[in-house]
Amino acid sequence: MGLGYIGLPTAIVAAMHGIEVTGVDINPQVVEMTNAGRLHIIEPGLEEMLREAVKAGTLKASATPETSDAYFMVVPTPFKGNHEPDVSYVEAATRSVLPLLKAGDLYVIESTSPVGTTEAMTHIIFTERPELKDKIYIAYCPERVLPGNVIYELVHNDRVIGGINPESTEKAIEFYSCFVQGTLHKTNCRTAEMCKLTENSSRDIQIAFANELSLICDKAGINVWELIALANKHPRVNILQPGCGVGGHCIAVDPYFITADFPAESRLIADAREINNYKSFWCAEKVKNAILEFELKHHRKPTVAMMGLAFKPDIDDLRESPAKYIVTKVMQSCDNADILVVEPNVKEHKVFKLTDYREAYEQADVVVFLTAHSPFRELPWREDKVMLDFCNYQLKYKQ
Ligand code: SAJ
Repeated sequence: MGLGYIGLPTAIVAAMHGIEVTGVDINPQVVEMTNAGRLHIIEPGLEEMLREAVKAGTLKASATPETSDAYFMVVPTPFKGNHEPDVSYVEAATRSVLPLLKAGDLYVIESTSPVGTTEAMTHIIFTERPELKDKIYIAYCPERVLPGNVIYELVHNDRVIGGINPESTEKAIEFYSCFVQGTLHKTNCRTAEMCKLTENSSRDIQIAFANELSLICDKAGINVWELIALANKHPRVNILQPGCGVGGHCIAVDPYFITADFPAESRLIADAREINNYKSFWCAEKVKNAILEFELKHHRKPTVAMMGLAFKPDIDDLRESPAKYIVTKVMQSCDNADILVVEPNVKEHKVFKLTDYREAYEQADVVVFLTAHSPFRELPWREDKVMLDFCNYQLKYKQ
């Protein structure tokens, strides 16, 4: 259930291992493209595998679920306005497979979920289908793949699997053993849910430390990337990289699933979220100031190149993207005509008119590097332009 950034690759990898898979998605375009062997996401190497699986007949997409032996909920869990987790897609997907469930089936939630979601869905399933109590297997098994390296990580990463009882855990392990070569670690569903939230909160906190350092270094006149590269020469220090904020649908979202349920206890987790959000605001202010300074000095509006919209390098995913937030903020406060927006991984965008990166770089008086996409690396540092580099685009101080 769900053919997105995780559901689709999982369906493809399972199909490539001989499992007969029906991928279900509510978006008819996704269903149509998948059946035509065309990938609706960017993921290196995956389209060839999709074509092969569709040709072999082991994978097909559909708008409605079909009777199966195992059901996987791989739908989004966003948050509502007040940062409360929204599990309505998980519930909708669960309700749509409810009539199909039969004794002996496996039901797994993969979507990142607040603690207690698997138990809540179990309650729904057994309320609606009481005859299935103790007759089906229910587990939570989060994914851990990194967009851009999905095919390798789906197979090689260790996974944490937590059933509502030991039998469910074993049944889920039996399934994942078909294609996962990493170790499958057994636990209960609440621990597995919290484990996923912990992993992403841990990364958010580490990035917040790097972003905090970047603010300090900016004031202190220190190159933060050089500083971090040097500090990381210590055998027990491993600081991550500052950027223009934290984006994506995971790290910028999942910590709120903890803070919403445990507000008094999760102070560090909440602070990290605030620091990472503040970094994007700070970057937008820096750009606005650079534009004003240019105007004062040259008595004309500058042409500004905003380099990158995606939430991290070399992907096309703009969800929760700090770069997109910064571009929007800057455009709102300046005359749109002078802002050139660049995103080499996206052909067209509904809101932003996109410009080729070389052209924008050439034309711009002020260049703002937001996302360190690989093609940008070829662009030489230009002393004749106002350069704002929020992402170490040349990877000059690579760890
Ligand atoms: N970022 C930094 N500095 C860094 C590393 C990342 O600013 O040193 C920023 C990125 O630019 C991006 C954001 O953090 O805006 C998140 O990027 P990411 O590469 O850290 O992570 P995601 O969101 O692509 O994937 C994460 C991964 N989780 C962890 O590394 C703990 C992945 O393994 C998960 O499967 C994924 O979340 C998920 O689906 O939850």
